[in-house]
Amino acid sequence: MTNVIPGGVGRVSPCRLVDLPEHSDPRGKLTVVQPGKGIDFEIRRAYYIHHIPQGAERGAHGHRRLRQVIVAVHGSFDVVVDDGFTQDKVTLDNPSRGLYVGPMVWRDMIDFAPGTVGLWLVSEPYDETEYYRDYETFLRDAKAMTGDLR
Ligand code: T46
Repeated sequence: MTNVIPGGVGRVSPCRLVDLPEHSDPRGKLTVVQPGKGIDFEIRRAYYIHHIPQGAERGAHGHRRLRQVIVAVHGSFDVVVDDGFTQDKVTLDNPSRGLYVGPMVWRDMIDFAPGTVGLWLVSEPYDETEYYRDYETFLRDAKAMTGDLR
């Protein structure tokens, strides 16, 4: 397992870790989410997941256009990213460090610690037609889009 994206998973728009500005003083820490400060898209929607049952997994989909930054605001979980060619697993456990995931990346969220709260900052309104829910269809389109038709 790694905590970086060494080969650059995401042929269309590479995944990467994003540091959000953190302000620390004796009262605690404050993390800022602001476009232009680690986030290079307009945030048009946010949602968070919580009360995650032990052993639950989420994701199992890809997006055609959507860009997002995923943050473990509390607790931790792993994100498995797969662009149809390369896979990696990233552990999110720092509220001031997010994972950027661009279009044409299949993702699974696994191994949630008890009490985890995960925040998603995303570039598009919710649109189910924009999802890939079938891995074989995702794979076919990912290979065609990047010119690899093997
Ligand atoms: C992701 C993971 C972590 C909405 O009405 N609006 C929304 O913005 C979203 C994200 C969901 N929903 C509804 C649609 C479903 O009835 O909430 C229900 C659960 O959504 P979904 O089945 O898409 O849940 P996941 O875990 O498969 O995926 C969601 C996000 O869609 C996805 O982008 O990364 O949470």
